[in-house]
Amino acid sequence: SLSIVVAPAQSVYQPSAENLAARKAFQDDKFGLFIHWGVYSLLADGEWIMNQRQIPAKDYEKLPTFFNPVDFNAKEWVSMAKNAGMKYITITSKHHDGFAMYDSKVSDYDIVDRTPYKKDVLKMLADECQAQGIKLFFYHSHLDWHHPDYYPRGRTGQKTGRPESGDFEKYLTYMDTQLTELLTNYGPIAGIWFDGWWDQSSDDAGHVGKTAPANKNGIDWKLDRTYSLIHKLQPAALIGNNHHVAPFPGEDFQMFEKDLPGSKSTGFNEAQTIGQLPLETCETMNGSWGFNIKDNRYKSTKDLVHYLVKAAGHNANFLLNVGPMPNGKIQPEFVKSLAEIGQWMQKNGETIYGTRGGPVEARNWGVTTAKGNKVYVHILDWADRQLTLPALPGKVSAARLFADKSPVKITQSAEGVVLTMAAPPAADMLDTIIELDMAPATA
Ligand code: JFZ
Repeated sequence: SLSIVVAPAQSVYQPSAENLAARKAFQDDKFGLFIHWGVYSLLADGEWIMNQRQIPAKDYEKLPTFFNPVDFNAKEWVSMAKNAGMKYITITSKHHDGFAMYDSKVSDYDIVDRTPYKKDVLKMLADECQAQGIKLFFYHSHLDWHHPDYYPRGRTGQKTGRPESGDFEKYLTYMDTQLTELLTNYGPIAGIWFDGWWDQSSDDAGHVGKTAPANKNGIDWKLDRTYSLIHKLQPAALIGNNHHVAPFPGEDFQMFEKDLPGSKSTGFNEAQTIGQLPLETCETMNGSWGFNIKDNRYKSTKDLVHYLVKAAGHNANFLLNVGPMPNGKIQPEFVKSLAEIGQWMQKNGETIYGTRGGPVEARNWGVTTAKGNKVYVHILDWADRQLTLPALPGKVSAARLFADKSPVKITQSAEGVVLTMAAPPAADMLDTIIELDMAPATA
């Protein structure tokens, strides 16, 4: 008998030329501002409060009626990010609570229709980013604790008083329509940062290179459909998804939440291995994403600069989060720290922007970054004059301290490169950087 073998309908994602160029520019940018802001900010206990306190949707809906961020000033936020040395902003267009922080036409559950403020903060921010030349990404939650058609419920948000029925396909259409609005009405968007897929994830085993199939509830996120819609609307927009598993086809960068790629330090990213895509890691300035009034666990400027430098050494961007207050201001502790990081970046940004992870893998003492014929040795924690690197892929022709260009002695052998500084790194230096000139490879 005759049998016809039909190839699976899965089409392999081919990023466009614009998309590939945007990926490279994204990697060059290295540092971005993450903003978690929504009506949850009013309760000052993080962005998960609706779920944590099991607030029914109809009660949670009271929050927008007094969300009135009269002190919001897009110019201030964008200037703050720029002065910190950041090249992009990623802001919550919709978090898990389902409330849209922009003027959505497919729902009135948004800032323009439900708050006394009535203004589209994303539009103001998008215009200001455009004016000041900084890129804008939207964080958009797959998971939705408010929409009735987000059914069957996932792992979270079951007890928020919604009907025990719904049409998931309708929900997906709603989400895709909101994404269409975001990619149509706000100018060029640098990308979409998805989160909440994990609420309805399927068994991911072996998904590498394929989109995950429907889970046991019959939930299929139809990522391919959403991703191709985005790429069709704005080919240069980069898609990332905080799903903590290997990238799915259609994604353009890979995220490591609260973790340097490959370090698996938080228990979040155990299933993640580093793929071929640009990398990003995100972290909080205290311990919270959304505004949290009692979270005083501020990371020091030194810790944050170290994280940024280590991210660069791990070939990743660093997306550093603030949770603005309900009045639209960013708390002074964050503003101060960002200004200090900015001062550091002003002097040392050359060793971060446009670099890729350097030839020496991360060490206890620090990391390396590389750009053109330069290798930057970032010494973060080391008390001696001498530091030995393993053998490098080329010959070092000169070495100097980046800060004052004073020479550093080099002794090279097949074993490695010994760097000898005039004095050990000063205790108050955030990062002692040695700049290596690599000799051009000889034929
Ligand atoms: C997610 C959000 O839930 C959180 O509110 C915040 O926006 C952060 C940046 O991202 O955090 C996650 C994401 C994934 C898991 C847990 C928390 N997960 O897979 O278990």
